[in-house]
Amino acid sequence: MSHWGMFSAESVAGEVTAVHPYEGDSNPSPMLGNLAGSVRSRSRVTGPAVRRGWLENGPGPSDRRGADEFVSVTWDELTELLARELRRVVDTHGNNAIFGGSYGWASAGRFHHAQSQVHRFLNQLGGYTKSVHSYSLGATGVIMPRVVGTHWKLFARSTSWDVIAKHSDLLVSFGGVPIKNTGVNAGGTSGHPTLGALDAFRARGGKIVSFSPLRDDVEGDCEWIAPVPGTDVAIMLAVAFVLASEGLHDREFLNRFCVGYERFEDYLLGRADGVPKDPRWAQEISGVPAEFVTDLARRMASGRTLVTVTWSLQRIKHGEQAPWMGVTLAAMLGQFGLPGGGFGHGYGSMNEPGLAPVPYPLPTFSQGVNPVSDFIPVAAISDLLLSPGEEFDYDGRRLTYPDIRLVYWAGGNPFHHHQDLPRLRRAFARPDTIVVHDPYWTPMARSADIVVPSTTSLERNDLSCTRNDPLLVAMQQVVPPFANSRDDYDTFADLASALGFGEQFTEGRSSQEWIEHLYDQWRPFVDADGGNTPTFEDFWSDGHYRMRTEDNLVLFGDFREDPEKYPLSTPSGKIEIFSETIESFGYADCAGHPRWYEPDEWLGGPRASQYPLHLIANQPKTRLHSQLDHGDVSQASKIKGREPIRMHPDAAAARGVSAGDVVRVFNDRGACLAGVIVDSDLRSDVVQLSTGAWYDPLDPADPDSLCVHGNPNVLTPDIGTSSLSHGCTGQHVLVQIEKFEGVLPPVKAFDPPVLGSR
Ligand SMILES: Nc1nc2c(c(=O)[nH]1)N[C@H]1C(S)=C(S)[C@@H](COP(=O)(O)OP(=O)(O)OC[C@H]3O[C@@H](n4cnc5c(=O)[nH]c(N)nc54)[C@H](O)[C@@H]3O)O[C@H]1N2
Ligand SMILES: Nc1nc2c(c(=O)[nH]1)N[C@H]1C(S)=C(S)[C@@H](COP(=O)(O)OP(=O)(O)OC[C@H]3O[C@@H](n4cnc5c(=O)[nH]c(N)nc54)[C@H](O)[C@@H]3O)O[C@H]1N2
Ligand SMILES: [Mo]
Repeated sequence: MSHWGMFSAESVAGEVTAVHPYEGDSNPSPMLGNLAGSVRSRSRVTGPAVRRGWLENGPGPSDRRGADEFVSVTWDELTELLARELRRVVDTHGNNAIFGGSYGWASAGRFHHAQSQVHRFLNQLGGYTKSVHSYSLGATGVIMPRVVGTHWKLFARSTSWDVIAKHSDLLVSFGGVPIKNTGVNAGGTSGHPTLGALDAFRARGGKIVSFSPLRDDVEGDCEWIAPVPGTDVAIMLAVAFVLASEGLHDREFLNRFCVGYERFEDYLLGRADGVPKDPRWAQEISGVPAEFVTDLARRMASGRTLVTVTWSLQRIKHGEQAPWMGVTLAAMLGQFGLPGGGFGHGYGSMNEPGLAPVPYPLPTFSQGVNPVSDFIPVAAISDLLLSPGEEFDYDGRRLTYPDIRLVYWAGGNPFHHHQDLPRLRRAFARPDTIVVHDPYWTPMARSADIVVPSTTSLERNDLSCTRNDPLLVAMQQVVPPFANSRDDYDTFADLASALGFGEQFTEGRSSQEWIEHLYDQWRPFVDADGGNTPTFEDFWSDGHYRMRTEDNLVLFGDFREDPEKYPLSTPSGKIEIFSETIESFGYADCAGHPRWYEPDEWLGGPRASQYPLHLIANQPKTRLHSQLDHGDVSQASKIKGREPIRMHPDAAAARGVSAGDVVRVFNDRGACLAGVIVDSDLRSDVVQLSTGAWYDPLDPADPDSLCVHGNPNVLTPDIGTSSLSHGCTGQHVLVQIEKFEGVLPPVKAFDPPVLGSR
């Protein structure tokens, strides 16, 4: 099992040679093609390694991170020096001097999940400064609980694809329903129903309106509208304006199930600020013709309409507003909780939305309790390291950044996920020690002091399942551990033992015993629900167990049926179109109701005169984030070894650029090279460069160096969505592009660093 689907594998001499998708999967992800050849890739970490400068000079700030050579050490030496360093930091600076947020996707599997392992270990060490929420849903995770009382239920208990295919007339999607993204599901998946469901929906006469800078965010038939990126909230407001001014809004629903519509309406109609948010107003901002919006509002009110907002819409400045306004629009239509109507968040962002949930908890490896209370919103990593002792706003609270001395990362790649990499590199020069566990020499591993080689999920047994998939799967080892790599669990068990809590960490179990234990602890939940689980031995030889799922769900169907019995977990128990709580925070960048704020990085703002192209840094089609960028499918997409950038023919011609050329993409934060695809399926002032190319600085010692490979995060702004949630804003950035003339520098991202001996 991988995050991008279930498979069986063939292997020869310790290498995966072929991968076959699970036969029950109607639309397997092409990303499975990255797995063959991945185990013995030249980018694997062959054994424990320590940065020479750290080994020779001891812990301390260093701007050599990322440029220094490494020294091989034995596992015993590694355990000894890492245990000593952890003890030193805890004893002299306290546990909150360890940053162990360790954000990242790592691999599928309930036991060997790297974050669970590192968090359990650090909790037992006495705790660590953690991070909250995700790069995926930084704004949603804070705003949606205040508006509808939850964020995770929006996906895990979303209206099912079957219900949509059967009941919806119109799907108005902001951000499309990109099939490429539904390949992926955190923890894995045994099926990919989205494409089939959209086809069934269209075959019944269902229509899709896709607001998106890219045509292919919907596969097949749809009405494609490409507004100025980042202006969706203005468009939604204009739709709402038409509903309100033509009396098409459902007053009864707004009275019974919502609070604060009147306050919002004062803003909407311009009573509050003298600016009616009408379709002409929105046309000025978004470029979408007023007549289209007026007509769309009427269509939306005349049938069963689902308003969907992809997660990308909240990964920008003021990202709170798009999902909030999506909820408000759906509430005005009065179809919340009706089959096929209402609101959806993340259809086409991940496989999960639209899939039926399992009704019981999943087998879980306990992380224990973190005694340290300090935390950061996850995308504040550079702020944390650069500004110890400084105060910041978060969700109505005033918090302080602790002084971090040691950074511990297992299962994530900040050089993939974080914005403004030149700034991140300066931040990573600050701590005394950086520890990274990874199977590969990623740019993050190269920037560490202590590199711990992990196995991949192909090299170990595990259990996998997710909350919206019927199968519990026996993940059976395909090949032996590569070279001198080890399971993260074994590394932590040894470290815990050197630090005096070995027994507490392992509870006396080997990994295989843990897997069996997790399974046995979980069985009673299933059996109490009428399941009939086999013994572990039978489960393991069958390969999977099929769980019950809750089919044909309608998001908030119970609330609609009986709002007194099933209130939302908001202060009012209702949908909060106006939130007294948020209003009381007094934030200039997030008021008490959804509203339009001008972004920083947009074509309508002053930066566009210097950087006239709007770059969409979306999820890559050919891999999960940075994972297996060296794999066959990802490599096949590269142009002269560089990540592909899509440009409109007009934008290319204006710069004398043709398909297959390499260009320099730049702004005032940084620059990278990319290989050109010319394509008219995007706005002429929009370019698209997905995330995930391994950061590859021309001069590794210079934090401002050109990335020769095409990582868009050398360009993106490192600013939070707002004072409310400080979510990631990496999706959008303004750039300029020029043809790269000189001699093309080689891509070295996949070459391991120099490994010396002492
Ligand atoms: N510009 C821009 N940036 C973005 C986004 C965007 O839209 N635009 N999207 C953001 C989003 S939504 C996300 S979720 C993040 C993703 O960011 P990450 O989750 O950090 O990215 P991954 O490449 O999945 O990193 C996972 C790492 O875990 C390693 N790994 C795999 N298995 C194991 C294991 O068993 N043990 C250990 N120790 N390591 C393992 C992999 O080799 C890889 O290096 O990126 C964010 N960044
Ligand atoms: N293949 C693949 N699938 C993935 C992932 C991956 O790495 N690879 N990562 C997974 C993860 S961790 C996450 S969180 C999800 C993320 O899910 P999303 O954030 O929804 O995915 P993106 O591909 O970043 O963006 C979806 C589309 O939104 C459109 N868009 C961007 N900005 C705007 C805008 O301002 N307005 C409108 N209307 N549309 C806009 C873009 O054209 C883009 O293709 O994807 C998951 N799926
Ligand atoms: Mo994500």
